Amino acid sequence: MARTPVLMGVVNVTPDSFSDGGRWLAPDAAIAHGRELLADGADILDIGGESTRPGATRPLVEEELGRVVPVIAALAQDGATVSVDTMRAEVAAAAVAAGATVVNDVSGGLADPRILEVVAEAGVRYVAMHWRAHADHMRDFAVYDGPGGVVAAVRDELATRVEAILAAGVAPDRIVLDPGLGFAKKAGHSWELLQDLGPLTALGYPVLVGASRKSFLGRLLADPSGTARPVDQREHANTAITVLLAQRGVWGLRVHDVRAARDALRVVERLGSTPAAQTRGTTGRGAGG
Ligand code: PMM
Repeated sequence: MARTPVLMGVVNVTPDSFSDGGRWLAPDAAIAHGRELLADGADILDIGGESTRPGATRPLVEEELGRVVPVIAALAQDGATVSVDTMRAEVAAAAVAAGATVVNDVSGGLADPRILEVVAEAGVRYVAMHWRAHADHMRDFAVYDGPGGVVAAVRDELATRVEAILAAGVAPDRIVLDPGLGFAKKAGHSWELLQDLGPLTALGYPVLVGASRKSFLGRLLADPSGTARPVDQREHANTAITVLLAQRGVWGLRVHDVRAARDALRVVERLGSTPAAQTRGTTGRGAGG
């Protein structure tokens, strides 16, 4: 039985994230939301101040700092394990100073290579996601024509990132890799990656996956006219992914609805820990048992 994955709950302190833009922009609202996610069973709170929705424009660094730092400080003060979702070295440094112990960089160090020095210096955990370009033009990069398609490309490009991360002085046991579902990926690419995480796992680092609310789920669940399922109605599909990936042994899952994911993981744990002998030979018990 695989270890239960870490649940990373998302707190987007942005006006424009596709999944929950604007809902937690005020610091008090973001802090309250973080506390709610902790109560729901989050292991890590991922605080982000830049929307990476396809087509999004970047905030100024001052704007990003102003959004995330007060929220990180308050939640770290509460004793939460806090991650900062940023591509900028300056924001990562301020976040670590405010109490963050994880840097979640969707660019894997490509957007601002100095972020690797910040991470190395601080000794914090570093999530390196597969990324090819900023949100305003990432769609142009969703091409995976080489041998092995998207699965091999993501593995190879992340392996190259790992070399740079190690060269910057980050300890190997601090590194987590993420296939970057939806980032410079068409829906089919995200499904292929989910189907075959093996080559990525074989690089030897823990793997984090963020499928929650993404458009490839909206497309799968489209209505008969082809209209994608709205963002806030994709949770059951994410719960199915949570169960499957828990069984496949991923290290962590980045989710918006922590309660749903935690419930699903409890079921996986309960079933996985039930000795076969206990269930064999039990007859005549109703579903309520
Ligand atoms: N997805 C988003 C933002 N940050 N970080 C990691 N490590 N993995 C992801 O898949 C990921 C991420 C975009 O989703 P959001 O707008 O709902 O936060």
